[in-house]
Amino acid sequence: MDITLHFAPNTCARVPMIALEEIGCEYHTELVAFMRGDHQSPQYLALNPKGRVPLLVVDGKVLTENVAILHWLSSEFPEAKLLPVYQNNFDNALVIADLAFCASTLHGLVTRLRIPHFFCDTVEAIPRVFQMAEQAMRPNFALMDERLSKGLWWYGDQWSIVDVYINWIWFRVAGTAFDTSPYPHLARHSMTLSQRPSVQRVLRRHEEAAEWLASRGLEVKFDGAGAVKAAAS
Ligand SMILES: N[C@@H](CCC(=O)N[C@@H](CS)C(=O)NCC(=O)O)C(=O)O
Repeated sequence: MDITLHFAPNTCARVPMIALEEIGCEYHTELVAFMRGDHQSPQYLALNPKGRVPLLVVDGKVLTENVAILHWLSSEFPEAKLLPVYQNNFDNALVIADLAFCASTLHGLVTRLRIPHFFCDTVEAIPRVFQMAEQAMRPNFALMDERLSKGLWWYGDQWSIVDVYINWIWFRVAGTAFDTSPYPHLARHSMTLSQRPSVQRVLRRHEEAAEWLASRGLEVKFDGAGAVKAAAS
């Protein structure tokens, strides 16, 4: 099977890359340079008209959306145990609900926290976009922290790719002005996850990719915190 993951460093494409490392299969990667507009190029849009990463190409067939990509990887490579599998449809649907929670509710808020200036058209409104996203995110962080207080992983003793997805959310939010100190279990979860070899390999890959882009003046500057500060001053 020929698998290629299109990714940009530190984006949500980190999650399927860790999934592929957990699986241990051979796969190729294509680095998408957002600052060069690669994701809006005719060639990329021909593959993925949504102009986003992650994008998985499997034997020439294209799959987008993390929920679908992670679900497919989990079903195709069951030995990697990326997601729990239950005997009844309802419990399996609950697992999809967890992926969808990350991809829809949480990811949408992460974007507003990181790049609030993309969600308004006046400088004065930037801090308000951030504050509203922060208010909306807090109950979700409380919910996740509470769940992680009960076990090592999202599903108790069983690690899953949902842990990686949640941790990507945490990592993105922790890099903003959002105060993460009320969530010790999420912080602990992040420390525990960082011990995993697959995670360490992918973080190195993303760092190298980010350095490569920076050396060519193509690094992505997500300066949401700076924009909030500048607007407030
Ligand atoms: N619903 C998609 C969202 C993917 C997405 O928004 N990816 C971001 C990176 S984290 C992206 O490609 N952004 C580029 C853009 O919006 O121009 C999924 O869950 O896979």
